[in-house]
Amino acid sequence: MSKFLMSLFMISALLTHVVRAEKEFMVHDRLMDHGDGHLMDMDGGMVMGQNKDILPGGCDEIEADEEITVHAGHKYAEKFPGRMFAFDAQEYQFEPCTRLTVHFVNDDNIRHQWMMHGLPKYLYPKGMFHLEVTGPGKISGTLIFPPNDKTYLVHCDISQHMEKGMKGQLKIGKGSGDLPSIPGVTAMVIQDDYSQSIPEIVAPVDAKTQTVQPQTVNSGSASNGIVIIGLAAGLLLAPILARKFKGMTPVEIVSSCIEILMQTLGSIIKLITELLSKLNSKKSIELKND
Ligand SMILES: [Cu+2]
Repeated sequence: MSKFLMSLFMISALLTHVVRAEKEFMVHDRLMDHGDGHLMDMDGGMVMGQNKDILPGGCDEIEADEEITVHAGHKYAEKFPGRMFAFDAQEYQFEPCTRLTVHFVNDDNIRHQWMMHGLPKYLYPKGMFHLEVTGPGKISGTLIFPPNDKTYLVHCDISQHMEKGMKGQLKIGKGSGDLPSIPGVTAMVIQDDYSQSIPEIVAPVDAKTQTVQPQTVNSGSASNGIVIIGLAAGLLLAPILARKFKGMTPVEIVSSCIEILMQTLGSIIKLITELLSKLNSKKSIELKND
């Protein structure tokens, strides 16, 4: 009986997995409105910072009505070596005071976002406009851009998705420069190097060129150096010590060595104490001058 139940459980688990893997494309168009431009459903669809009709300060009217479709997915990263996720476009440009409707399509079986940062906080909570879909699906949201020339970051904020390539920039008017590490647009802050074979050990990266410096394996070099210094010191000291210990018994040699050692230690401690007292007196003078 228990075996039968176990097989039944396994079959149902397998079926659930197959159903999950083939999750159908979902259009998230029946969202609950929570106010302040925040809309969501219980199937992983979310819009934050939606603004269809309030003009940002400095805009006399809506200059243009635009619509774009943004795709997000693993397959769009294939053309960017080392990247894992990407949007289908990495750069967008619109005129100031444009009203933009974004249709965001997630082509993957995981959660993705199209999140825009740096908008005026009096109009957009936390300065953000945010579209999100979990699993394959589509969601739409609208916002109105401020009047200033500015470059905005758009990215997916799911852990490591931006670092793995899901990042773009949106310029209003002429923009305000370029952002780093936009796949295919601007240079990566940390550039992967595929031009040479894998180094034998983890090699340092040149700060200026961001390239890996080839390095040979040489792990024992430090200890080898210490051995050589020890040998040289031994060779130099041997004749002096031989003269000093001439005619002594082994016990006398040992006690003599201990005596030398104690004298050396005493001198070192004395030297350190003197140095410390000098430093302390210097400090107190400096404090007085302040
Ligand atoms: Cu993502």
